[in-house]
Amino acid sequence: MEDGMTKRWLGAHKELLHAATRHSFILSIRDGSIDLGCFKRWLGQDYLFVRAFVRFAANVLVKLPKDVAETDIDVVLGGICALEKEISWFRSESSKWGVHFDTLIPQKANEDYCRFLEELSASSTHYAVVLAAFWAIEMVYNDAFATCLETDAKTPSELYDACERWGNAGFKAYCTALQQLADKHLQMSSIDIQGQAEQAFLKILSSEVEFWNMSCQ
Ligand code: HMH
Repeated sequence: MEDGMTKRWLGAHKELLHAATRHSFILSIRDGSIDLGCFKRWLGQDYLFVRAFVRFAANVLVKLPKDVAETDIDVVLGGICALEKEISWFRSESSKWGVHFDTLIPQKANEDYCRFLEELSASSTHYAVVLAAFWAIEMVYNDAFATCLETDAKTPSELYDACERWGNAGFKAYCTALQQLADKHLQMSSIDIQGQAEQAFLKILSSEVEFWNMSCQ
């Protein structure tokens, strides 16, 4: 198969991709040096993020034109279903770590990222752009957390479950399905839409960097 557009973006923006997927937050999980206060901060903020991400994912589904393949709908629907389990996981982690979600205040980087997701949800945003964004958001977590599962990683056992959640092979397959879906619809889109999708991809990578930065402070 010919290389899709997303693969070209990954090659063209290697540094930013690296910053998002090999951030010091992730590297510190991988080498076991992480400050658990940072992890707890990330956990609470990510719960808030995922709540916003559910709305975004639902909007992606609504944006899909009626004539797309049933299997295309199923990929997005599968992602939404997975988010329901993810939210339950966050709640069980909240009691494990003593992080109280009901009193959490979103930090600036989180608010900015969630605002961007809302902007993408505007009716003027083309569905190929949000499909690419959906893929990028999931791909960063998969790529980042998968490194913490490598055989030479010294990931602390109490953090292994979190890394496994996004780093496992099933999640990787889901990311690949999203990528293929995005590529298929980008290929049928105008140059203008393709450009908007690449901009959204870049904004997601930089938002992910800011999100990790926020968790380390
Ligand atoms: C900030 N990006 C952030 N949180 C997540 N949970 C994901 C991506 C993947 O679902």
